[in-house]
Amino acid sequence: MATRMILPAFAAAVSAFPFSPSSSPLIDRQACTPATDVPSVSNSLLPNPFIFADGSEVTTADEWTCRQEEILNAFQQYELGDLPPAPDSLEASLNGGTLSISVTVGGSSASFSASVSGGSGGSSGAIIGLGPVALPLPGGVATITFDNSAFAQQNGGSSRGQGIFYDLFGSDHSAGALTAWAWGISRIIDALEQLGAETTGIDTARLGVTGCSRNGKGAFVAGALDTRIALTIPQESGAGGSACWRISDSEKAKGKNVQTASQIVGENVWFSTRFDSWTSDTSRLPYDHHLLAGLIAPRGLYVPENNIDWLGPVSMTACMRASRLVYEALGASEHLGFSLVGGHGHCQFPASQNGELDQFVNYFLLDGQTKPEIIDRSEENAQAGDYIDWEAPVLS
Ligand code: MCU
Repeated sequence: MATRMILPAFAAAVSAFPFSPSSSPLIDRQACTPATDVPSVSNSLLPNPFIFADGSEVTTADEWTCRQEEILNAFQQYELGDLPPAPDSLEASLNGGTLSISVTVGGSSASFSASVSGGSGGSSGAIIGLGPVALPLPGGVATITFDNSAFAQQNGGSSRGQGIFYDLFGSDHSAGALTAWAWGISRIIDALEQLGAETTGIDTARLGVTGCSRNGKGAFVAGALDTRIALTIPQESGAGGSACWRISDSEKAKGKNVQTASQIVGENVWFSTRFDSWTSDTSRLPYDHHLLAGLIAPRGLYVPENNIDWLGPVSMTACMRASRLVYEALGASEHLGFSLVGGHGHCQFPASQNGELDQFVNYFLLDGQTKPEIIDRSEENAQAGDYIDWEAPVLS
């Protein structure tokens, strides 16, 4: 049977309104005063998630949301560049399967579109793909395809500052491509919210984001930067995604062919040029990528990985096991699935992970009935305890 379209062909809907503060990507983080200029550290281990930059402790789930603000500031300050706020205005329309979005920021305007397909016909969960969605999703989930590479190019060093994002904000904006993509994905969510489920057939409380490899890094960052995303599935993201910079450096020092921070900034424009000054000594970063997942916690995060050396199998395993301690502190360990399965091509999701994917998609994007099991699967005997000197509190 043919998949039902979200809207009958040729049906159109348009709406536009100025943004209210509630459109901020940080909508449900608690108001607080975290450090905006987060000092560097000297720590070869993964920094403690539960200590603020001023030395005070995180003891409650509310304080964790405040600490997340601080971690978010640190990521922007050291590696991602600035995430701009929501635009001054946004206009959205859906025509057949094309979601068209026009945004205005100050005196500049830009337009882009995303394609929408599938769904259950009522009010469906949906997954936004950075590029085509390459996962065997269970039926009933709509897919939205975002051309992230047009939004911010990723063709090596000479492509810095090119694409729709930079047309809007200027080619010298501090945001690297991952941050620029995240800003674009937030606008897709704005558009879906503005048009409403009656028009789009999509329930914005059940949105996911995915991408593989370089686009997996982008999916991870998008999930971290917009709390409206219920489920993040970064596939084989490796360095810049589920791997921790420090652990990849230590694996490199042991002779492994693993991608490191100092290599990655020369390869492509995924990060802000701000990161260049830190990659030669990642022990100075006041965070690491266990806290990229920490920005998502306790929202849904399923991390399918491969055993390709370049991705950093030990680094990804230990890094995400450190992230699990954050999820455990929040009483939400089931919401983080980590699964490293080798023996397949890069970005070729193996059938042995289908059941895990189904559990996460069913719970966060479909019927929401059955929590996933705690998924912590790896071929590597890499433990968080080898890279940390802290214990997680039970947050009240
Ligand atoms: C895993 O993601 C990247 C990797 O960081 C790069 O070094 C490599 O060139 O490309 C990978 C990728 O995006 O493969 C499709």
